[in-house]
Amino acid sequence: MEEKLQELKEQVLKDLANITTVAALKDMKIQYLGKKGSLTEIMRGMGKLSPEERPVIGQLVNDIRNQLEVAIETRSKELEKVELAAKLAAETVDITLPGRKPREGHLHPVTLTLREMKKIFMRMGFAVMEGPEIENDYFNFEALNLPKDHPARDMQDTFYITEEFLLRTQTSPVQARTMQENKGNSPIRMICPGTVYRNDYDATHSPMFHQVEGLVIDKNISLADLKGTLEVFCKEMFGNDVKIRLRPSFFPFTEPSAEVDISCVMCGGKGCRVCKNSGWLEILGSGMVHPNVLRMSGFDPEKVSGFAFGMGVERIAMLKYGIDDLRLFFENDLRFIRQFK
Ligand code: 2U9
Repeated sequence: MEEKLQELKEQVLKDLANITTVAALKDMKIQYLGKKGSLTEIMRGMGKLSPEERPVIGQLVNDIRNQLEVAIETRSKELEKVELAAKLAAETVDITLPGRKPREGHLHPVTLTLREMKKIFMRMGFAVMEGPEIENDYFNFEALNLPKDHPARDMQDTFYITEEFLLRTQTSPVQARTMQENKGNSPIRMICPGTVYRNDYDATHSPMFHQVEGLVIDKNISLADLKGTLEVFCKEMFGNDVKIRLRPSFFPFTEPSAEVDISCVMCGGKGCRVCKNSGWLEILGSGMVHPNVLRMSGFDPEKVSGFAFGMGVERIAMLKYGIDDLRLFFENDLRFIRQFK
């Protein structure tokens, strides 16, 4: 038995010298010193020993177990050191390498255009107002001279949430709200930029798009004020050479109404594919605020008058940058978007 124990000790010490990983060392410890290990196996034979031999061998077993545990622990520490050194060497970071630069973002062309439009109107003294995108029927339609049976309220164009609430189809309700908050006090000189929604989708229409609408109310406001203001805007936006013209039109909330064209920014008015050889591009709608609209929001059409206008931000951006499909703005193809840095 004593011999077996000495053999085991030598075997363990020999194995220890050859072992190279902490994990293998753990397995080895279990194999020799574990509950079902070699040492336990040898100790099973102790039953056969004489009462005199038993304490001597017992002492020897304990001594050998202690010696082996110390030897294993020492080897384990050594291996841990070696493994740590190898890990540190493998994971070395070369701090002299140049860093990875995060790709720089930039504003979306629609935002850039919207900001430019706002700036131009702010320089002319317009206040910038905002309002809810979920509107009620009254402010989106009724207060703008669009009664319940009006054809311009076509169910197919409006996203209804309930019978009462809808996604605003224009930013005009912001003007109606501002007029009512002002309780008939002029002057009002405001623009309301924002997102609007219509059930429409093709190369020139998107179900979500942006508008800038404007409203001026004061004593003695005339069509000349409307034309002068919009001419300044168009020249600032598209360049001083641009000409404007007004064509009679119809909107329920303005009377008279006019559509505003600018001389074609692509060909300078000579006629090209973009302006369909007419030399002109339609860019916005406008008119003198309808007396019904003034009255409904607490203004006296006998005492004050006003003009209003509305335009699509995407359309302005398309003309400014020569883009022929509005859907490009919302597809998020970075090859397109990155051109507007
Ligand atoms: C109030 C009174 C009148 C706003 C106006 C237009 C003409 C117009 C469209 C152009 C293209 C919107 O982006 S578009 O689809 N708008 O033609 N908008 S006058 O008139 C108002 C607004 C508020 C109280």
